[in-house]
Formats: sequence, C-alpha cells, structure tokens
Amino acid sequence: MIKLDYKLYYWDLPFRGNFIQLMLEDVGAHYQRRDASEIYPERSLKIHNPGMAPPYLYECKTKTYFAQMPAALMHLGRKYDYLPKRAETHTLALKTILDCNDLLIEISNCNGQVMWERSDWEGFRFGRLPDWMQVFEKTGLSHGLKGQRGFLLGSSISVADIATAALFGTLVYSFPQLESDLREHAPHVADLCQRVEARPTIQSLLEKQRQEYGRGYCGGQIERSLRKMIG
Ligand SMILES: N[C@@H](CCC(=O)N[C@@H](CS)C(=O)NCC(=O)O)C(=O)O
Repeated sequence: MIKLDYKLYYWDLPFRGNFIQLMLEDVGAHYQRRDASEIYPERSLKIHNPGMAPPYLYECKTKTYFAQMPAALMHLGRKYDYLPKRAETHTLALKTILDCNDLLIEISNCNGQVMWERSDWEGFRFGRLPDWMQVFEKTGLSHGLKGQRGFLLGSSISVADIATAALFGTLVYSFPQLESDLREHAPHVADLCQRVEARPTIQSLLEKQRQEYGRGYCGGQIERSLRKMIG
C-alpha cells in the first residue's frame, strides 16, 4: 500500500480546493481528497493548528493541519521547491496567491454573504475584474511570461503559476462566457493557464473532476446568483 503524504479536506467543487489539489498533483504527492464535513464545522477547533473553514491540508508525516489556502500552498511550495529564490519574486509568489484569494472573495461576493445584484455585478465584471486580470498580465510580462513560453515569476514553474491556473483556468471553464474577458485583458495569462492545465497529472485530474463536477464552481446560492448574472 502506498503511504499517504497528505489529505485534503474540501467540498466536491473546485473553487478554493483546487489551488491545493493542482499543486499536490503537479509535485506527484500521494494524497487523498476527503469531504470537508469530516472536519468542518464540528472539529475545526479541535485539530492541531485549528482553522475556521475548508480547505484544510493534513500533512501525514508531521500530523499537522494547515487551514487558509494561501498558507497551505506556501507550505507545499517550500517543501517541493516551488518558490522563486530571489526575495522580490519570492514575496510576489505569496502576493499572487493572496491576489487570487481576494479575487475569489470578490467573485463570490464575500464568500456568498450577499447575492449579486445586476448593477454591482456589472461594476465588477467591467471594472474590477479586468483590472485584476491586468494585474496578473503585467506581473507575468515583467517577470518571465513571453509569447507561448515562461511562467508568471520567471523561467520555472512556481506556486504562483499553480494558483493563477487554479483561479482563471477554473473560472473560464466554469463560466465560458468569461473566456473572452480573460483573452482581452490578460492574453498571456490565458495561455499560461492552458499550459499549466495541460501538464500531465493536472490534465488527468481536471478531466476526471470535470466529468464528476461538470462546470460547478463554488456551489450554493452564490453560484446560482453568479450564473444568473453571467447567463
Ligand atoms: N481565507 C480562507 C477562506 C476559507 C473559506 O471561506 N472557505 C469556504 C469554502 S471555499 C467555506 O467553507 N467557508 C465556510 C465558513 O467560512 O464558515 C482560505 O483562504 O482558506
């Protein structure tokens, strides 16, 4: 029997869980995906290193849990050498993951606390969303993305590329109407997401997931509200 390296606790949806899962796939870790309800909410305060909400990453060797998606991804980045070496780009890797998480909060209207209204959605889609896309595009262009080559922060893959693909690759798969927005405002990032999604283990995971979850994104009423706006 293969010894497990990690367990990832999340829901049957890509949203925040895929940031960690794409990374686990790309580094070839042995892991299981488990339902978030095994921890959340009853055990959230009882685990070692308690955390408020899924995703939770459990590291088998150290019997340690990590909540907060950016923290879990940085932990894996350090362990598997997926962090840029220079101080600036190392910090930008964390900044990119935090940008992704901010954008998830914005898209889901504060993790689903408020449903989208038409005027707010249009302000977001035609204002902040293009600005966010350009933040990633400009970061890539000044650090390593070129034509069909390169990565967001240099010549080798880092956690920033995994996070960028988990963000925009998932978004445009779940909402194909947003693909032209990404192409218009961040063409190199759109290509980068395709290249990351085509990496062999990531590709086979995504094929399986997409058969299983369809175009599901963050679930619940907030996904219905998003679909009403975009559709
Ligand atoms: N900042 C946290 C946010 C976690 C979060 O909002 N998780 C969602 C699923 S993506 C959830 O289940 N929230 C329930 C809650 O906050 O009680 C992270 O980045 O991991």
